[in-house]
Amino acid sequence: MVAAPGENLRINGDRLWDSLMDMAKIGPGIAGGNNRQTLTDADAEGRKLFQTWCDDAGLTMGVDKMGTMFMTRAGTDPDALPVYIGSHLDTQPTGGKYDGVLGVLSGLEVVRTLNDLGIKTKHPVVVANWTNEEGARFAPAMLASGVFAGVHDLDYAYARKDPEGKSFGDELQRIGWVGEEEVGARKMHAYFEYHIEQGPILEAENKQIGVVTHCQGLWWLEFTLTGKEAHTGSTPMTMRVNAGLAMSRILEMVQEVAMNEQPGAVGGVGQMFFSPNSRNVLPGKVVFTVDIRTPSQEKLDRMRAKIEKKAAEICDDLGVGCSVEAVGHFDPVTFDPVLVGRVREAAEKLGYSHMDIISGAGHDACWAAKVAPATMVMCPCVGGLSHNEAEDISKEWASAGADVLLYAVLETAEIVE
Ligand code: HGY
Ligand code: MN
Ligand code: MN
Repeated sequence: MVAAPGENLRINGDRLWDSLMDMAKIGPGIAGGNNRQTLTDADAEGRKLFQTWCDDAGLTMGVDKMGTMFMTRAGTDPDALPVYIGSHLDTQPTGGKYDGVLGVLSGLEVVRTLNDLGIKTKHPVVVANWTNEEGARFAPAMLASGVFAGVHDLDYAYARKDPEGKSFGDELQRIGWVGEEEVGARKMHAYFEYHIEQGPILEAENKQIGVVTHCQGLWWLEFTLTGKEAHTGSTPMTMRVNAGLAMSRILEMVQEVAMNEQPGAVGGVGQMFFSPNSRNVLPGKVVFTVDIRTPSQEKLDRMRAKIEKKAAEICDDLGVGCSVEAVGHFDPVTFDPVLVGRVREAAEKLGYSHMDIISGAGHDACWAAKVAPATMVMCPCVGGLSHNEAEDISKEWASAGADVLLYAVLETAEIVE
């Protein structure tokens, strides 16, 4: 383990916390969190603030055609591939102040600390803000990192539409963040992502650091059910082609499929649309996305097959049309054992309690892992709550994870005496 000049190396926790609170002022929610959805004016404002801070820290900015921001601190070896520290500044519509933001601003804090101490590294260090990690406005999640990893092509990404029918490409153009760089042209020596756990395990186990070994895989299955619009009052029950009823039976079935795969599987629905969405009209069309996840590849595929088969049977039974499109997917991820080891060693060296953990949420690191050695660091969050404006962490938790990030990044970027 490298000990930087002047032992007891730590990030500046106050400065990190202040940056988090300043960023949280942009795109405020209605209950103390944030609504800084991707490619909105609020996102543009947050990008500008991050760019200003990076300018102040002497970083040079590169932006790719998906709008992802890459902020570089030079290394001593111009031929050495950079060590990346990434996450995202976009939030859910009712998001918290820390999901994604902690990782980007902790990356900046690592750079600020290196600057403070005049530490040189062989490899450059790059702090990345990935566009549209959340997938709330434009599905799928982790869209920009997915294009970077070659999972999606640029045209597919640009054509993604939000619920108002606006396209990703048009919105990226509108906020003025279409970069010059080809997406994925950059090569990485290693990728680190620091993130709140977004689940209850670390807090329940009273651990300061999550050493993330894996991330569970995911399917987002978008169902479009076709019923018959009809009067909710005068249409006899036997005459109804009720897409809303079919949806409710499918939701119940998804719950059952996930519960039958315990432990270690989840399934549910967060978004649905009724058309025409009028109180006294049976829906002609119902669109909703089933989100299923598990660390087991076999379970993931089995759950998807079961859900699609049973949904078709439910719809047949009710005479409702049923089509399904996979609008998001990644297989379970195993992070790089060497980098995972560095995170664990850093926690031990710093004296922080830690445990191995599998990430329940998806992250840009999942796609980065396809093109470079990648891993994550996690800190607890209060009550395991996230994707909720009440999302909360302590300043101590935030700093401890950033210290671990600093040590693991230094070990990988190699200090030059
Ligand atoms: O859906 C996820 O896991 C992430 O928050 N985009
Ligand atoms: Mn996130
Ligand atoms: Mn999120």
